Amino acid sequence: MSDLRPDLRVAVLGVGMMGAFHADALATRIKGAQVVVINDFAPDKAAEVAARVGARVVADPFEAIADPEVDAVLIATPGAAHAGQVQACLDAGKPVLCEKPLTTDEASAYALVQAEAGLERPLVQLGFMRRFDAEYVALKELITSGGLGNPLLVHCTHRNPTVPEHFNSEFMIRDSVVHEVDVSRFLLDEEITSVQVLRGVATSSAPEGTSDPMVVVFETTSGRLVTDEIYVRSGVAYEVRTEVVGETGSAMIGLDTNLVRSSTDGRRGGTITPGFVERFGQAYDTELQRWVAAARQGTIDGPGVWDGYAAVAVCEAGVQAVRTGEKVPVVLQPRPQAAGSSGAVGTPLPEPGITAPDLIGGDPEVTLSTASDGAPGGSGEPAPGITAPDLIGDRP
Ligand code: ISE
Repeated sequence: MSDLRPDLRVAVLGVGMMGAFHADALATRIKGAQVVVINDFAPDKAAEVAARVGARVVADPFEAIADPEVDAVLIATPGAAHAGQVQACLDAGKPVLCEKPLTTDEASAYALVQAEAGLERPLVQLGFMRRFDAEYVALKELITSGGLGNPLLVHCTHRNPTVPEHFNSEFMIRDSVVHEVDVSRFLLDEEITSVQVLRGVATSSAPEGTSDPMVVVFETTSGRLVTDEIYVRSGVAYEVRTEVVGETGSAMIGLDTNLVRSSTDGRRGGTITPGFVERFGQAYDTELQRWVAAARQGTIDGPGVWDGYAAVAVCEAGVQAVRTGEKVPVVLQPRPQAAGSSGAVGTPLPEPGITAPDLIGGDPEVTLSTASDGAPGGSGEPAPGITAPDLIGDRP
């Protein structure tokens, strides 16, 4: 650890719900970082969060990125601002953790893939936090170890209790289904090649013209099928389940019953977590702790720019599928060699070593590893010496 820089000085761009959550995490729960700059298009909100985390406000996002006191950038601004802001981070040579989407169209997302490929090391990490959730890590480990035999099918359920009015069918693909896009690529370690969207009867609380729920079907390179029920106005709670069916068994995560209580009225049951920040709170913090540790070494440790681009491409095909009712192919541009993959630069990194039981056992000093080179399945290089924060306790 002696070669690590002092605390990573972070600028947080965009302090809506996620940005403020990350800024608070950096200031309180995450080791090795301090928030030095806050930027938001709403000056009051920026000032409020900055005061809380002990940072200064910089009104212009590009000035915030270029600020000499900023080592790394966390982007939680609206998606339309991401392309320019991520490119500015690449230009400045600063590691960036960008909330999804990478950008709002395929061409600008691919331009970032190409821009990063010319650099000495990867700098762009995407905020696909489910890859840091202990249950997803366990499922991935089970598949990778051959515990299910050849994985044949993935069934996903993604229900939100409620969403704002602007969540129409297309937005549901871009903002919600995007998680199952990444999870499918992560678990199956291959690309998605087509998307189909089935629009059935809508809940009466859906606005006119919005199909909620929908069933999305992905095909992958090898012909595997993934189904995703997306239902964002269930009125119940946050329900995200994933089941993988293999040749020698199946496994499911996301039962999320929490405390199971038996009561005098003869009922037994648990309590579903109300929302995604609560359900994935620990995953967000693990993601952030890992990113901070890697960024202190000038790089990233998690899903990268290629994962961001692939997700944009699949979601754009999904939007076409919503519009046309057709099965829409996903055609990815050629994948350039990842930044720094020549081996000329960078530290040799340890072999992946984390297992799900390690995570669940909550050993806070265990060395973690997942993707960092943008491989869908997370076979990339872990950053060395990164330790997990308290993995189970401390949900926000
Ligand atoms: C939201 O943006 C998220 O990222 C949540 O994880 C997802 O459940 C929700 O549907 C999205 O709108």
